[in-house]
Amino acid sequence: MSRPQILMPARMSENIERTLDAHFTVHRLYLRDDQPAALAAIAPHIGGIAAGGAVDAALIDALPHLQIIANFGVGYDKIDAKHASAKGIIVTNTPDVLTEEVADTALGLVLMTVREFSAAERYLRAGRWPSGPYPLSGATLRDRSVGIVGLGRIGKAIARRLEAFGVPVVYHNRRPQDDVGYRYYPDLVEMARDVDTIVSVLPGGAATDKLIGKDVLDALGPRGILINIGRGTVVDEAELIAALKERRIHAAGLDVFEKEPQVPAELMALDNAVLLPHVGSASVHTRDAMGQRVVDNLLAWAAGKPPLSPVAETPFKGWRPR
Ligand code: 8YV
Repeated sequence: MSRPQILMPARMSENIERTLDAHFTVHRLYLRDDQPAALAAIAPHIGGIAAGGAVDAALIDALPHLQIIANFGVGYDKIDAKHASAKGIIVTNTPDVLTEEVADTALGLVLMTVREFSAAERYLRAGRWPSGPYPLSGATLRDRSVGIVGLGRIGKAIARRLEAFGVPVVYHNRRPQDDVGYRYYPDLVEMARDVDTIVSVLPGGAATDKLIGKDVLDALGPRGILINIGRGTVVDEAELIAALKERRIHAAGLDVFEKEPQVPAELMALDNAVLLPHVGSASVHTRDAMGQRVVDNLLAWAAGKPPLSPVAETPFKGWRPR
């Protein structure tokens, strides 16, 4: 029996590529200089996509027998899932396997930002310690309360960690969650007024675009700290830079940005911003587990079985006929 054929539009990790090669005929579009011609030639044979980057409507439409788009990552804002859904194509993502890692990173970023650990390390490395101790941090976690924006699986793992740190937690979501006892705020600005620290875990996409803007930052106030571990597009970056510059909020800790991997020079120049290059899930352990989830979703498809983790927009009701 011939192997199922999949398209790989963007490079993926060596491990995933090797595992996929063991089961599928993999067409690596990213290696081709003549992409439109190469795509046209293989298009009729492609049933699945292993997606390490964007998959737009044009690419979906170019593949007449496409049945599955297996996304590497829990967030799938770069995949046109709505368009896939309209055509009966299943999109899968990689939830669960990265939850604890991303929550660990979030707590690291909270501590780095609140206690200025990266600035303190720069101070030591610059040889400044012998001339005097690093100044006391203006902020502490000891008197803070955190509002989580987006209390899903990762948000709850962050909340559990904050509880263990003795920090009160509340949250804002589109809908209240039944399985938690934290106070729910239907209104984000109202929550921002009541807490001094916001941790955003929201996925990107049109529904969350620039949700955290001037109104939220002003409500957070001069003690305010914003942590973003979800997607950069959720925050109005220009407003955030202005608020940080004018000290209308105290600090920000960001793992994600509006136009990654570009980070505005203005943001890089600010000493009250802690900036990480989107490393939330970026350990070998967790990225391997995410890769395995991509492979397992594609293997389920190849065997005619239900996918492990279809996204909300494309619930599995059987495979689209080829
Ligand atoms: C990855 C992520 O960095 O899973 C996600 O949504 O943001 C990260 O784990 C990304 O998906 C792949 O580079």
